[in-house]
Amino acid sequence: MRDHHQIYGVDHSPWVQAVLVGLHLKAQDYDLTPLPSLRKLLHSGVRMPALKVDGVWQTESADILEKLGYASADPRDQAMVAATWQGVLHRPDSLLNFFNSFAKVRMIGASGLTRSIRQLLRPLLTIFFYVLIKLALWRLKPTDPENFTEQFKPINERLKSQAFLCGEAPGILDCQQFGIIQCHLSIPHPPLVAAMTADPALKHLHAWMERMHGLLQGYPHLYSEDYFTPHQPPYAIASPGQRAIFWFGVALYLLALPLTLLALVLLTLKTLANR
Ligand SMILES: N[C@@H](CCC(=O)N[C@@H](CS)C(=O)NCC(=O)O)C(=O)O
Repeated sequence: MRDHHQIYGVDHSPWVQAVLVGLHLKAQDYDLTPLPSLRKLLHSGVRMPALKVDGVWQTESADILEKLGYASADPRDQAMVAATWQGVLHRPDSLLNFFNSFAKVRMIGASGLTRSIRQLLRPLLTIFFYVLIKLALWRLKPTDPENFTEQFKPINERLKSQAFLCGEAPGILDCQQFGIIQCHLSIPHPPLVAAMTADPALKHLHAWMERMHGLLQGYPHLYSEDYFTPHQPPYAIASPGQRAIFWFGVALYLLALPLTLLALVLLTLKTLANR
Protein backbone atom coordinates (compact mmCIF):
# COMPACT_ATOMS: atom_id res chain seq x y z
CA MET A 1 0.00 0.00 0.00
CA ARG A 2 1.22 3.54 -0.81
CA ASP A 3 1.80 5.65 2.29
CA HIS A 4 0.74 9.28 2.28
CA HIS A 5 3.18 11.69 3.91
CA GLN A 6 2.89 15.32 4.95
CA ILE A 7 6.18 17.06 4.49
CA TYR A 8 7.23 20.62 5.16
CA GLY A 9 9.96 22.22 3.11
CA VAL A 10 10.90 24.24 0.03
CA ASP A 11 12.26 22.26 -2.89
CA HIS A 12 15.31 24.57 -3.16
CA SER A 13 16.76 22.82 -0.14
CA PRO A 14 19.12 19.92 -0.93
CA TRP A 15 17.88 18.03 2.14
CA VAL A 16 14.23 18.50 1.23
CA GLN A 17 15.02 17.40 -2.33
CA ALA A 18 16.83 14.29 -1.05
CA VAL A 19 13.70 13.25 0.87
CA LEU A 20 11.38 14.03 -2.06
CA VAL A 21 13.55 12.01 -4.44
CA GLY A 22 13.61 9.18 -1.89
CA LEU A 23 9.81 9.24 -1.65
CA HIS A 24 9.37 9.39 -5.44
CA LEU A 25 11.74 6.47 -6.05
CA LYS A 26 9.74 4.42 -3.55
CA ALA A 27 6.46 5.52 -5.20
CA GLN A 28 5.19 7.03 -1.95
CA ASP A 29 2.55 9.78 -2.03
CA TYR A 30 3.16 13.04 -0.23
CA ASP A 31 1.90 16.59 0.19
CA LEU A 32 4.66 19.16 0.33
CA THR A 33 3.94 22.47 2.01
CA PRO A 34 6.42 25.35 1.83
CA LEU A 35 5.05 26.83 5.06
CA PRO A 36 5.34 25.01 8.39
CA SER A 37 2.12 24.34 10.29
CA LEU A 38 1.84 26.10 13.65
CA ARG A 39 2.39 22.74 15.37
CA LYS A 40 5.57 22.08 13.43
CA LEU A 41 6.74 25.67 14.01
CA LEU A 42 6.32 25.23 17.76
CA HIS A 43 8.05 21.88 17.61
CA SER A 44 11.19 22.69 15.64
CA GLY A 45 10.95 26.18 14.16
CA VAL A 46 11.41 26.68 10.43
CA ARG A 47 14.12 24.07 9.94
CA MET A 48 13.36 21.86 6.94
CA PRO A 49 12.70 19.15 5.93
CA ALA A 50 10.22 17.91 8.51
CA LEU A 51 8.13 14.81 8.21
CA LYS A 52 5.98 13.09 10.77
CA VAL A 53 6.82 9.40 10.97
CA ASP A 54 4.68 7.28 13.32
CA GLY A 55 3.51 10.47 15.07
CA VAL A 56 7.04 11.77 15.72
CA TRP A 57 8.53 14.79 13.89
CA GLN A 58 11.72 13.92 12.04
CA THR A 59 13.89 16.86 10.98
CA GLU A 60 17.06 15.13 9.76
CA SER A 61 16.87 14.15 6.11
CA ALA A 62 19.15 11.11 6.52
CA ASP A 63 16.98 9.81 9.41
CA ILE A 64 13.86 10.34 7.31
CA LEU A 65 15.38 8.43 4.38
CA GLU A 66 16.39 5.60 6.70
CA LYS A 67 12.84 5.47 8.10
CA LEU A 68 11.65 5.21 4.49
CA GLY A 69 13.76 2.09 4.11
CA TYR A 70 17.08 3.34 2.66
CA ALA A 71 20.23 1.84 4.19
CA SER A 72 22.53 4.35 5.92
CA ALA A 73 25.76 5.33 4.17
CA ASP A 74 29.37 5.10 5.23
CA PRO A 75 30.53 8.43 6.79
CA ARG A 76 33.34 8.72 4.18
CA ASP A 77 30.81 8.42 1.38
CA GLN A 78 28.59 10.98 3.11
CA ALA A 79 31.56 13.35 3.23
CA MET A 80 32.22 12.77 -0.50
CA VAL A 81 28.66 13.88 -1.30
CA ALA A 82 28.69 16.77 1.19
CA ALA A 83 31.89 18.07 -0.44
CA THR A 84 29.88 19.01 -3.55
CA TRP A 85 28.13 21.80 -1.72
CA GLN A 86 30.61 24.51 -2.70
CA GLY A 87 28.97 27.41 -4.47
CA VAL A 88 25.69 27.12 -2.57
CA LEU A 89 26.34 30.41 -0.78
CA HIS A 90 26.00 32.25 -4.10
CA ARG A 91 22.21 31.90 -3.79
CA PRO A 92 21.61 35.41 -2.47
CA ASP A 93 23.97 37.10 -5.00
CA SER A 94 20.89 38.80 -6.42
CA LEU A 95 18.30 39.83 -3.84
CA LEU A 96 15.59 40.07 -6.50
CA ASN A 97 16.39 36.67 -7.97
CA PHE A 98 16.42 35.07 -4.51
CA PHE A 99 12.97 36.42 -3.60
CA ASN A 100 11.58 35.75 -7.06
CA SER A 101 12.62 32.12 -6.93
CA PHE A 102 10.80 31.70 -3.60
CA ALA A 103 7.74 33.50 -5.02
CA LYS A 104 7.66 30.92 -7.84
CA VAL A 105 7.44 27.89 -5.53
CA ARG A 106 3.90 26.61 -5.95
CA MET A 107 1.57 25.92 -3.04
CA ILE A 108 -0.53 22.85 -3.72
CA GLY A 109 -3.57 21.50 -1.91
CA ALA A 110 -5.95 23.49 0.35
CA SER A 111 -8.53 26.02 -0.87
CA GLY A 112 -7.60 29.11 -2.91
CA LEU A 113 -8.20 31.31 0.14
CA THR A 114 -5.99 29.20 2.44
CA ARG A 115 -3.26 29.13 -0.19
CA SER A 116 -3.43 32.91 -0.51
CA ILE A 117 -3.15 33.41 3.26
CA ARG A 118 -0.18 31.05 3.36
CA GLN A 119 1.36 32.82 0.41
CA LEU A 120 1.17 36.09 2.38
CA LEU A 121 3.04 34.47 5.28
CA ARG A 122 5.80 32.93 3.16
CA PRO A 123 7.87 36.09 2.55
CA LEU A 124 8.74 36.06 6.24
CA LEU A 125 10.45 32.69 5.78
CA THR A 126 12.16 33.96 2.66
CA ILE A 127 13.56 36.92 4.61
CA PHE A 128 14.64 34.46 7.34
CA PHE A 129 16.59 32.27 4.89
CA TYR A 130 18.05 35.26 3.07
CA VAL A 131 19.37 36.70 6.34
CA LEU A 132 20.60 33.24 7.46
CA ILE A 133 22.68 32.79 4.29
CA LYS A 134 23.97 36.37 4.41
CA LEU A 135 25.06 35.77 8.02
CA ALA A 136 26.81 32.54 6.98
CA LEU A 137 28.64 34.49 4.25
CA TRP A 138 29.66 37.19 6.69
CA ARG A 139 30.88 34.65 9.25
CA LEU A 140 32.58 32.13 6.91
CA LYS A 141 33.83 34.51 4.21
CA PRO A 142 34.09 31.60 1.73
CA THR A 143 36.23 31.94 -1.38
CA ASP A 144 35.38 30.17 -4.61
CA PRO A 145 37.56 27.27 -5.75
CA GLU A 146 39.54 27.79 -8.95
CA ASN A 147 36.85 25.79 -10.71
CA PHE A 148 33.71 24.01 -9.56
CA THR A 149 34.53 20.76 -11.36
CA GLU A 150 37.01 19.47 -8.77
CA GLN A 151 34.42 18.96 -6.04
CA PHE A 152 32.50 16.49 -8.24
CA LYS A 153 35.52 14.42 -9.32
CA PRO A 154 35.34 11.76 -6.55
CA ILE A 155 31.64 11.27 -7.35
CA ASN A 156 32.43 11.06 -11.05
CA GLU A 157 35.17 8.51 -10.32
CA ARG A 158 32.81 6.37 -8.25
CA LEU A 159 30.29 6.38 -11.09
CA LYS A 160 32.88 5.13 -13.59
CA SER A 161 32.44 1.56 -12.46
CA GLN A 162 28.91 1.48 -11.06
CA ALA A 163 25.52 2.74 -12.20
CA PHE A 164 24.59 4.48 -8.95
CA LEU A 165 26.50 5.86 -5.98
CA CYS A 166 25.10 3.07 -3.83
CA GLY A 167 25.71 0.28 -6.37
CA GLU A 168 23.42 -1.11 -9.04
CA ALA A 169 20.30 0.61 -7.68
CA PRO A 170 19.84 4.13 -6.29
CA GLY A 171 20.25 4.48 -2.53
CA ILE A 172 20.57 7.17 0.09
CA LEU A 173 23.71 8.72 -1.45
CA ASP A 174 22.00 9.01 -4.82
CA CYS A 175 19.05 10.84 -3.22
CA GLN A 176 21.41 13.19 -1.38
CA GLN A 177 23.67 13.90 -4.38
CA PHE A 178 20.71 14.46 -6.67
CA GLY A 179 19.26 16.80 -4.03
CA ILE A 180 22.42 18.90 -3.94
CA ILE A 181 22.45 19.20 -7.73
CA GLN A 182 18.78 20.28 -7.76
CA CYS A 183 19.60 22.87 -5.10
CA HIS A 184 22.47 24.23 -7.21
CA LEU A 185 20.14 24.48 -10.23
CA SER A 186 17.21 26.04 -8.34
CA ILE A 187 19.04 29.41 -8.17
CA PRO A 188 21.78 28.91 -10.75
CA HIS A 189 25.27 30.31 -10.34
CA PRO A 190 26.54 30.16 -13.98
CA PRO A 191 30.14 28.91 -13.38
CA LEU A 192 28.85 26.17 -11.08
CA VAL A 193 26.10 25.15 -13.50
CA ALA A 194 28.56 25.06 -16.42
CA ALA A 195 30.93 22.78 -14.51
CA MET A 196 28.18 20.51 -13.27
CA THR A 197 26.26 20.09 -16.50
CA ALA A 198 28.73 20.54 -19.35
CA ASP A 199 32.34 19.85 -18.30
CA PRO A 200 33.40 16.67 -20.19
CA ALA A 201 35.64 15.77 -17.24
CA LEU A 202 32.39 14.84 -15.41
CA LYS A 203 30.92 12.55 -18.08
CA HIS A 204 30.14 9.72 -15.63
CA LEU A 205 28.26 12.16 -13.39
CA HIS A 206 26.26 13.31 -16.44
CA ALA A 207 25.45 9.71 -17.41
CA TRP A 208 24.26 9.10 -13.84
CA MET A 209 22.06 12.24 -14.00
CA GLU A 210 20.44 10.80 -17.12
CA ARG A 211 19.84 7.49 -15.35
CA MET A 212 18.28 9.36 -12.42
CA HIS A 213 16.14 11.42 -14.84
CA GLY A 214 14.93 8.20 -16.41
CA LEU A 215 13.87 6.87 -12.99
CA LEU A 216 12.28 10.16 -11.92
CA GLN A 217 9.65 10.46 -14.67
CA GLY A 218 6.86 12.72 -13.45
CA TYR A 219 8.89 14.07 -10.51
CA PRO A 220 7.48 17.61 -10.07
CA HIS A 221 10.50 19.22 -8.35
CA LEU A 222 13.05 18.84 -11.09
CA TYR A 223 15.25 21.87 -11.74
CA SER A 224 17.54 19.89 -14.07
CA GLU A 225 14.76 19.15 -16.57
CA ASP A 226 16.42 21.13 -19.39
CA TYR A 227 20.01 20.11 -18.73
CA PHE A 228 19.77 16.33 -19.02
CA THR A 229 17.82 13.81 -21.07
CA PRO A 230 15.26 12.38 -20.97
CA HIS A 231 13.88 15.94 -20.75
CA GLN A 232 10.95 16.33 -18.41
CA PRO A 233 8.04 18.79 -18.47
CA PRO A 234 9.03 22.31 -17.33
CA TYR A 235 8.98 22.97 -13.58
CA ALA A 236 5.43 24.15 -12.74
CA ILE A 237 5.61 27.51 -10.97
CA ALA A 238 3.05 29.44 -8.89
CA SER A 239 0.40 31.35 -10.86
CA PRO A 240 0.92 35.10 -11.52
CA GLY A 241 -1.83 35.84 -8.94
CA GLN A 242 -0.09 33.77 -6.25
CA ARG A 243 3.25 35.40 -7.06
CA ALA A 244 1.62 38.84 -6.79
CA ILE A 245 0.30 37.92 -3.32
CA PHE A 246 3.82 36.91 -2.31
CA TRP A 247 5.23 40.28 -3.44
CA PHE A 248 2.37 42.10 -1.70
CA GLY A 249 3.42 40.21 1.45
CA VAL A 250 7.04 41.35 0.97
CA ALA A 251 5.81 44.97 0.83
CA LEU A 252 3.73 44.49 3.99
CA TYR A 253 6.68 43.03 5.93
CA LEU A 254 8.86 45.94 4.86
CA LEU A 255 6.22 48.48 5.89
CA ALA A 256 5.93 46.83 9.31
CA LEU A 257 9.69 46.50 9.72
CA PRO A 258 9.88 46.59 13.58
CA LEU A 259 7.27 43.82 13.80
CA THR A 260 9.01 41.86 11.05
CA LEU A 261 12.32 42.05 12.93
CA LEU A 262 10.61 40.88 16.10
CA ALA A 263 9.04 37.94 14.24
CA LEU A 264 12.44 37.05 12.73
CA VAL A 265 14.11 37.06 16.16
CA LEU A 266 11.35 34.82 17.54
CA LEU A 267 11.64 32.43 14.57
CA THR A 268 15.42 32.29 15.00
CA LEU A 269 15.19 31.58 18.74
CA LYS A 270 12.60 28.86 18.19
CA THR A 271 14.68 27.25 15.43
CA LEU A 272 17.94 27.41 17.42
CA ALA A 273 16.29 26.04 20.57
CA ASN A 274 15.26 22.95 18.67
CA ARG A 275 18.47 22.19 16.85
N1 LIG B 1 21.20 17.98 8.58
C1 LIG B 1 19.90 18.53 8.22
C2 LIG B 1 20.11 19.89 7.59
C3 LIG B 1 18.80 20.61 7.37
C4 LIG B 1 19.05 22.08 7.08
O1 LIG B 1 20.10 22.63 7.37
N2 LIG B 1 18.03 22.72 6.49
C5 LIG B 1 18.14 24.15 6.21
C6 LIG B 1 17.46 24.46 4.89
S1 LIG B 1 18.42 23.90 3.54
C7 LIG B 1 17.38 24.88 7.30
O2 LIG B 1 16.24 24.58 7.55
N3 LIG B 1 18.07 25.81 7.96
C8 LIG B 1 17.46 26.60 8.97
C9 LIG B 1 18.14 26.38 10.27
O3 LIG B 1 18.81 25.35 10.43
O4 LIG B 1 17.99 27.24 11.11
C10 LIG B 1 19.22 17.55 7.28
O5 LIG B 1 19.93 16.81 6.59
O6 LIG B 1 17.97 17.52 7.23
